[in-house]
Amino acid sequence: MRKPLRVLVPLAAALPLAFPAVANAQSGASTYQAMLNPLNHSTGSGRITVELHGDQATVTEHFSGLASTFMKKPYPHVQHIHINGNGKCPTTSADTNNDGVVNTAEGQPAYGPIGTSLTTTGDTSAKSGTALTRFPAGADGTYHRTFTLDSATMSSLTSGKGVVVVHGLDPTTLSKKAQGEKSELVPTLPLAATSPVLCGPLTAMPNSGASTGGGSTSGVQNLALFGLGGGLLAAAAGAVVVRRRAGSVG
Ligand SMILES: [Cu+2]
Repeated sequence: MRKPLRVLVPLAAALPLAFPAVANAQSGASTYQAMLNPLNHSTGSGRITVELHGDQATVTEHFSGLASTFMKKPYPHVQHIHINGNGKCPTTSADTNNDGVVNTAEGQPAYGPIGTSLTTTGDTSAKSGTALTRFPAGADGTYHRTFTLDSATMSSLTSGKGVVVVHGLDPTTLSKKAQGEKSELVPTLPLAATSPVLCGPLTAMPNSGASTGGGSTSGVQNLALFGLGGGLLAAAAGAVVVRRRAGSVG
């Protein structure tokens, strides 16, 4: 009657698959993920993972289906981890001026101000929120970067208030009224350029060692909403290529 024991062999063989997650938790690492869902009539999508080892964040992101060109150049998609809001993405009811677009400011009660700018190079603080030349561009993209995560963003992640927002709408998807509007943040740009296109709340992955909520957000700085660096873009007079001047933003 040893035959039933053999049945257990496949189960035992499968056990090691569970070990990496356990080891991950024991090493102090934690992982957060978000599905990036379309806002403002976009048809794009994306997915992002933030893996933390201490204060080192490795971010891996894929997105597709976004606007591809802007003023004959690859469309810049500025993107941030917004923090210290309600940890949610806005619904259409956030469109308080009824132009058919939930702009960045209208969405802020849901996702909060910028905590981290997911730039491709250099500074990752809120100060780089509108540094158009240092963000992914084009319709589809893969983003991968490891950088030091600031304590305010870290705090929001652990309290379930980190929300990834990608910006930059295809203008043709906007209402006629909205197509004629300027960005509420950067008046030299059209509304479409700075409005949210993808959004997803970051949630802790099970067994990753991440806290699943309840953290304090006290002491978190009231960091700049995307666009406080409007002077930078104003200087660009609508051009996509913006020369970054250290300290001129935020
Ligand atoms: Cu943002």
